[in-house]
Amino acid sequence: MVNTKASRTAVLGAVMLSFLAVPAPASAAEDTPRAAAPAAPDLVGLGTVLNTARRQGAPGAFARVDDNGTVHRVRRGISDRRTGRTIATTDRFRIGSVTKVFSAVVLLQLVDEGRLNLDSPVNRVLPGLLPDDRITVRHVLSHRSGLYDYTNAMFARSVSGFEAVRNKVFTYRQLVGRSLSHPRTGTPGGAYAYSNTNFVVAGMLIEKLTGQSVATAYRTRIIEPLGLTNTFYVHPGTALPGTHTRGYLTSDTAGAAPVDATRQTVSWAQSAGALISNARDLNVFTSALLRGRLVSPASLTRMTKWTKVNSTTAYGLGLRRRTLSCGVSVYGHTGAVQGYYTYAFTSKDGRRSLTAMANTSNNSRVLDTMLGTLESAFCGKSAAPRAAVPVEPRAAIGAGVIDEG
Ligand code: REY
Repeated sequence: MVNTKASRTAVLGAVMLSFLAVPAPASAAEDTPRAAAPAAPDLVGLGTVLNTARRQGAPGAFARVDDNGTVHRVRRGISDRRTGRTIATTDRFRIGSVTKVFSAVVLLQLVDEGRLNLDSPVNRVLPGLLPDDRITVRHVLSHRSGLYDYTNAMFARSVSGFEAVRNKVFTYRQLVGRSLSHPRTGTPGGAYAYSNTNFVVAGMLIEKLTGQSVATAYRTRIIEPLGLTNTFYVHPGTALPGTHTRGYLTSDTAGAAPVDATRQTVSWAQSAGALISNARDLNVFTSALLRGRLVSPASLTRMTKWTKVNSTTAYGLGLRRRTLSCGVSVYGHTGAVQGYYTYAFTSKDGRRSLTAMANTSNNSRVLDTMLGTLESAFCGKSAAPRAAVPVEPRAAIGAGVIDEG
């Protein structure tokens, strides 16, 4: 913020007003349960959003809403450009950074078990890993470590960058090493700066503290207890098990054919983004988390202590909050792995969940359009028509201003 006398006065005024004002309506105070019943999901609106995503280059797209036991499914287009198979809302796909929520949940479970302190330096658990003893587990999980995101350099050119790593197998230490070969972006505990490096460190913490692979930790602690039969951590294999949607990476070169990116090790992401799942499972997962079925109430409070990102978005610990045009806030994560864009969010009470997917990536218009699925699912027909707003700038991904996973 610009530190002028006027701005200081404005801030002080706002603070004082907040004490004097009558209680805010429930819609403004997002932590207060809303008195009114939530608006019904707008299924026509969802279809319109998916049509737009297709016009903008997604071969297919779908949305599934689980609303307190009622399931709504909307789909458009195809899962496979070669066979023309119609996309199905049951299809499995790469969920990218929605994986970060799983990683954070495992670490918060370890906090609940008394095996991890969020304010411990990472180096206390992993001696010598990071060049700064002040970086804590909490800094890592809230993207306030200042560790450079090595994927920015890796995918500066989208297709050649992807092809260079598509079949590679990295160790976690190699990925951290790639980050540390760049200057750090901030001081420990300072500003929010999204970085995959943080969730590579999270994976290392999980493996060190549990003595198991992240695959085993996800399976025994989340996938099996919740019955997520469509969720898999496949690494370094390259295939998605069972019926899945193929993913198409948009080239940086206008007019070039999209690249079928379905098969890859995703070794560049691992605990930051390598899970495979489907819409049903992700809705069960986000709902269970917000309903308190995965971590203790104290740990859910820890996960939902927010760092402001921009006017509509905040980040907790591996969890994002988005506030929609109708004032409703939703909790979850986005994912952007080559060929797949995912939105997986749930309401504060976990009773309504949405997973939406488009089988394209490196296409900021589609990513922005798909944000409209949240509006239709949670604001209903009252959803404001979305102009090309705002997503969090992250210049290194995609062609323009797009949100990150
Ligand atoms: C990786 C690049 C972005 C995606 C990333 N993904 O950090 C994590 C996530 C795991 O889900 C790629 N973009 C694309 C580029 C940009 O290559 N030049 O859009 O397919 O957030």
